[in-house]
Amino acid sequence: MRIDVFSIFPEYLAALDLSLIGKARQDGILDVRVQDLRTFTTDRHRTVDDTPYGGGAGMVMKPEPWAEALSTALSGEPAENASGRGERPTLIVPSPAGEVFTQATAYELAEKQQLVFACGRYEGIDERVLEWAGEHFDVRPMSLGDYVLNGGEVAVLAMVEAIGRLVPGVVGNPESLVEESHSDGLLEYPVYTKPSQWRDRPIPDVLLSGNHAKIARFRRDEQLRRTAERRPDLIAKLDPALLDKADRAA
Ligand code: 6GU
Repeated sequence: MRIDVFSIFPEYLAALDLSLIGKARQDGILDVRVQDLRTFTTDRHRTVDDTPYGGGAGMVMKPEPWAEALSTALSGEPAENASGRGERPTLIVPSPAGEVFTQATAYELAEKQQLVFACGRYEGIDERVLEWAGEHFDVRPMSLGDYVLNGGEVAVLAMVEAIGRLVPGVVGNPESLVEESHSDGLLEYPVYTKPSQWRDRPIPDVLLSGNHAKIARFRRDEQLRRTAERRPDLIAKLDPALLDKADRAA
């Protein structure tokens, strides 16, 4: 998968060199290209923003550097860019005004050939950039949730990690993707390791029983209990077909 990221703070994205995503880049599974938006300015001051038409607080990102930058994501070897394969690259624009990014979004985007992230700062990017980009990209304004960050960079770190780990080969043991929070619409069950007694706290007895059916039932009940307590909104959205008889009793 090719991932292009444009930002006026490319240093924020240095974390993409670390851990599983960094390893996947080294292994050539993820082709991540971070570029400084200011590279695409032409004036002496490398200006990327200006005052908003109609007035109001803050600054707006100018369209010209964005068009130059995004155009570079459309080029490269046909094997490297999605448009060369007949698929439009997906342009993700991090914004608190976007559609909410969920695990389902991560699964959907993990199937794409090329993702492009346009990190806005200030009050956002001139809307005409998104209109123009719609001619070349599948444009997706995306929000992490209902709170405000200063810019898209931290959101891109979160989204690239959530998407990248679903790309085959990035996570060494694909089994670890199966039993995790949100994969079945429920929060994950609690986990324990050695020692079995720690500061007068034993682990739940059932985990030492060797009875795998009982352990599975215990974990499922804990998932349901946790989800009901912490995220009642998720319980309301559960597919009834995915609940068994014991689930309904719990
Ligand atoms: Cl994706 N961007 C910004 N700037 N703020 C956010 C966000 C994204 N998601 C939540 N808040």
